[in-house]
Amino acid sequence: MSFSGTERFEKRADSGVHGRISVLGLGYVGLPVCAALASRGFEVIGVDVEPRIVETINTGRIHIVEPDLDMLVQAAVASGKLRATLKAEPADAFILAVPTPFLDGHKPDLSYVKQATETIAPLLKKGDLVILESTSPAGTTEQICAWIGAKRPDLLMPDPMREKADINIAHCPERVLPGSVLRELVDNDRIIGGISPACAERAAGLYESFVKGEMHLTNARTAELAKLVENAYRDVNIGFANELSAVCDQLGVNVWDLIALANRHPRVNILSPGPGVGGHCIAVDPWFIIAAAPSQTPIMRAARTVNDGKPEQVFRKVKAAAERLRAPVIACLGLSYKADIDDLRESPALHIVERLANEGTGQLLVVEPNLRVLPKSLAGSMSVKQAELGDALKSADIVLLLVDHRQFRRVDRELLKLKIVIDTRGLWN
Ligand code: SAJ
Repeated sequence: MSFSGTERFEKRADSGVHGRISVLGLGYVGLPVCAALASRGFEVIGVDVEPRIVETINTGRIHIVEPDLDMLVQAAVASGKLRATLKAEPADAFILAVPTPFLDGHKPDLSYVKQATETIAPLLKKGDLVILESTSPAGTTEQICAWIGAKRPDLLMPDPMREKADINIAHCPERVLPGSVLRELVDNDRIIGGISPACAERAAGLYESFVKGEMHLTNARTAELAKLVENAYRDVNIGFANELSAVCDQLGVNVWDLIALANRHPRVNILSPGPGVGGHCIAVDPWFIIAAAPSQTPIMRAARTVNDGKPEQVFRKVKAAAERLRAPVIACLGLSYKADIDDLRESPALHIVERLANEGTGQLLVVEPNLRVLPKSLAGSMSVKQAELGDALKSADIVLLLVDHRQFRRVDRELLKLKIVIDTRGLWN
């Protein structure tokens, strides 16, 4: 393989890794990876810093909402192939799936990656494989090499210019879509970026145990940037759709009809406007590129500004509608950052409901089928109550659809007839 280029990995009968695999970080990425590896017969040790998560998994249950993951984890734990622990243990391969958020000023925060790297450094032995799955700024995998090298001068670190090394280190960015994680984990192509070609080969050898998609080998930096670019591309496309929704509001055009028509062109594919862009990926990752090349990224920055500004626009629309009523009751449908999951990270829906509560914009009846209780930021507010869908629709003057959960698709349109409806997702268009 030319190491500045890319190469398709030819699958082998035998995956180059045997024995024990340790996955650090048991969240939306790490836990499904544990389950997939355990289902392939590996002995998997999942490590997390949160005792509640470790206990939950060890009883065969899961702490997140993700279709079918509960069954897979239950089977893996029952078969003895998966166990969770607070303290890392020696293994033959280590997969880091820890958060990579940003700090104030949108600078990447690599502290979790550093902490995980320093946790495993003393446990490494010759022949081990270290894989970074967390979405990371360009240069992070090289940084991992440097961190391990500083702690373990006895180990020969991999180097692109050298064949020999005591351990292999690669970046294999996760690309799974929350809500479809198990299918995408198996079916999606993978990009595997090695510090050296041998590192990429080793890592691909592990993933071939459960990945049906193609594996594309490259260097670590290209793999890091490719992952960021995928999410930045989506952010820019959603930003365009959100900008169109503001244009349409001004010109009195239905944005959903407009986009559907424009998308009939064979080379146009505009995404959907919404209440803003949430989640831990698309709202975060473009900043890792912008921070690295600030003057080269005006389009990515503009998309971030448009998408971050959308929740405030929705808030103002609801406020204006509420001000026309005496004691408005507002049904707020959905809190998570997108449909059919329980994830509240960077959720525009949550942000909008918090804003309405803080401004005292009427009585808020919040319907979120994926949460048993309201998040802390809302639970203490006198004007906010959790409600069932039917009750909320019956009592509401304003129906604010924030998330296109499947439960909301089936709503009887008759119930909406005499209400002010603000549908931020175009679900009822
Ligand atoms: N959204 C819109 N309009 C759209 C599509 C999405 O407003 O047309 C909003 C969603 O409601 C949500 C946000 O954007 O608030 C992000 O949702 P998403 O479904 O686009 O993406 P994520 O964040 O759930 O997952 C993304 C995926 N990346 C791409 O599709 C390029 C996934 O494949 C990645 O693995 C994931 O980021 C990640 O972990 O990086």
